[in-house]
Amino acid sequence: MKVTVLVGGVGGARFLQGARELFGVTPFPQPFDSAPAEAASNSVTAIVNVGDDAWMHGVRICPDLDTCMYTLGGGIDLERGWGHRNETWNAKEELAAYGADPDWFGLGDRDLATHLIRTQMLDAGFALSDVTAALSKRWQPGVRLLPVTDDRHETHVVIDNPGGEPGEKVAIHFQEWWVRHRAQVPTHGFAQVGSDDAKPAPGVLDAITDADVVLLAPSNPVVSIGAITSVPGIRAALRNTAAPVVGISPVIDDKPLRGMADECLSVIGVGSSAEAIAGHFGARSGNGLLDGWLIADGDHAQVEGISIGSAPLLMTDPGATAQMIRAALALVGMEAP
Ligand code: FO1
Repeated sequence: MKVTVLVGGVGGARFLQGARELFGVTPFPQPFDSAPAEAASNSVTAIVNVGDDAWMHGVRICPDLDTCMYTLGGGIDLERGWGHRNETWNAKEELAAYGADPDWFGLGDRDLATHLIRTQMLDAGFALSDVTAALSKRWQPGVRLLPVTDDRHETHVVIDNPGGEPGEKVAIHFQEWWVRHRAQVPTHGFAQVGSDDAKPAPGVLDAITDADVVLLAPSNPVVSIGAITSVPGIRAALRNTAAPVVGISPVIDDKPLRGMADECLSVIGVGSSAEAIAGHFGARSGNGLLDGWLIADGDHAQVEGISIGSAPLLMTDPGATAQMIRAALALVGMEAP
């Protein structure tokens, strides 16, 4: 079975652990490999959000790609949900001692090595998808990690200018909004900033078109799933693929577990209930994206054209997540192998 998953950061990485467990995939043959891995009967391809990506201190940081890579490769700090475990912060402290901006972003020493390798490869002309494949050779995530685009497609946030005139607005990078301000500033909208014609990275459209099933992980519907589907061509591929498209609700009891999906949804005028989010994504039989929508036991959702079911949605361990995915497949009449 060929499974394609759209994912963001922490929630998406946990979801991929369950997908890897359920489909028992072997490390994907990476372009840099000489001997391809043995043919796997199942494959999982993750299409990963790049809206969080940022240049900081001269290096390119790709939080959602790194969170997926570290989580699946066993290097993640489980407490934070991002960055390396056993991390130290000497470079961060030294940068702060020089008064280098930004001083509010946690750049770990071990994490810095990833960004240095990535920046060197980008400077040498490699595409982000090539860089990701090269980094994955070390981490062996077991699923193929594809950036949704190799082009710059950053999420920027329009807020009231802190310290500006009343009503004066300014656009800041998502990371500043999320990490420095914790989304606690009056926020007016999101915009994808970068190349005017961001294109899906190599393999992305095929991963959607050739899939047996496409899953939307329980990631932030706005700044993760929304940022992915804002890349030209992605929505059309999702609406036209022969594969059923099934989303997993990112809320339990109509509230996000962690992260700030509710803040993001309210900015675009969408409620935080499982039903409101399903309505926001819409039914593929209409002009939306979903055939199925798995919600948490106890939540309610009814949306014309979307097959809706419930299951426990707490991703306590890969086995529990695997069960969630089985329930999602069942919504569209599929069984995991
Ligand atoms: N999130 C934070 O809340 N504080 C940080 O200092 C921080 C640093 C950081 C460094 C590298 C990285 O890959 C991720 C990092 N994150 C941090 C998470 C990042 O903001 C993610 O984009 C969000 O967690 C959403 O996925």
